Amino acid sequence: MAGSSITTALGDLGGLGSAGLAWLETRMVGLLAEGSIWTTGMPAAKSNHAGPIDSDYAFITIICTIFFVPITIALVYFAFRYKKAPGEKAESDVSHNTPLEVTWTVIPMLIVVVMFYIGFRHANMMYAAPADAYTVHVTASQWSWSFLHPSGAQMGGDIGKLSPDRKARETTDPDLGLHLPPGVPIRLVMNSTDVLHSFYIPEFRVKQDVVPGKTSSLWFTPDLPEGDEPDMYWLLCTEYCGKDHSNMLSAVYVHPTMESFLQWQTRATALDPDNPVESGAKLYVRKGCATCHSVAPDGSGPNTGPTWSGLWGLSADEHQVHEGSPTGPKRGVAMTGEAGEEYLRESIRNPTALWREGYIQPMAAVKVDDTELFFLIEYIKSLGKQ
Ligand code: HEC
Ligand SMILES: [Cu+2]
Repeated sequence: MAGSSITTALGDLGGLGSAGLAWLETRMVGLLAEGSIWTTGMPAAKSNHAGPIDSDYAFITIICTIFFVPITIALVYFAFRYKKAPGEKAESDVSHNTPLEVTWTVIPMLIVVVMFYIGFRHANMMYAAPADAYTVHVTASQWSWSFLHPSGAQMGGDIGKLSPDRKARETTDPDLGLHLPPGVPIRLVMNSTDVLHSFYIPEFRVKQDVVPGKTSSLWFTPDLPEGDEPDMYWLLCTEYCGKDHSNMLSAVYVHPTMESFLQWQTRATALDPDNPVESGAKLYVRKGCATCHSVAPDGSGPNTGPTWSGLWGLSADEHQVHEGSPTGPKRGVAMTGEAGEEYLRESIRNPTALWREGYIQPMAAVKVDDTELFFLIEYIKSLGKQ
């Protein structure tokens, strides 16, 4: 708070860019709150990697400052001290001092080797996951995260949104997102279905590019929550990945106990066979369909894919599809009866077989079993033309 009023006051003086102000604010807050300007400006450290990374960062910053200050002072001093008067002839007077030159080469070299060594050691530590780590498969796609657990529980991560004034982040259903058991190393195996994304949890100090066509991984052990509730952290995409990049948020929950985690797992996998439409609605969110398909009658919401509202019941004239690709032969498929059901099944299982007119992006194949497919189709049918 103190920092904010300082920057407000500085802001009134004008002239400084907001990035500069933010930097200054971080230092000021660090000075006032922690008695140190060596704050990294990062949120609280909450994983096994965070401490070592923060100290590496502080070490490098201190070394850089120790060199920067005297060199700059000497530079400015020499510029004035040896300035020639206008018209005076510049002449060279270079001599040679071997001990001096060896010293100023060897000492900085040793420092750089030390910096390299500590960085390399921690980078190695971050990439070699312990063998008993709990592994979650993470899929990134424009513009959401999805998490597949060893239990088969799959959860969409489309939980976070920037508030309308874009100043705060808001969550929706707390069962969505990346839920983690307490006290165990977590390994994430990550793929992208479309473009380059980057997985980032600031409190854990972990960040990893997620590249299409390549599997990347990362691991960490989150700190145990102090209270009885799961600790929540924001998960961000830090690689500009298209229009809604800034909304590619999700939440990470570290459960305080194994029971709490297993309760979540039960909720996450529970589907009610007596209520296929409601189960389908759950799957729509969990499986990440909600990232691209809207279900609102007015068509509001995501529109990367066609809306499901009123889809069931469209005539062959109203529902044109191409075979194979957007340029393949075109035909109409009526969204009623068996033909419609077959089309839905095919377009979910094998998204590139048939292609809805007017859409250029293929749908990413999502793994669904027969029961889930049935629930999803019942849900799509329930949203059909009234
Ligand atoms: C990354 C965005 C994306 C996600 C996630 C996604 N879809 Fe799609 N979907 C599309 C696009 C784009 C199309 C249109 C192109 C096509 O027909 O292949 C489409 C088409 C469809 C169609 C055909 C609709 C029509 O009007 O003909 C169905 C059915 C469908 N998706 C179901 C699903 C289901 C079920 C899920 C979740 C398991 C899902 N989609 C997840 C993007 C997505
Ligand atoms: Cu992204």
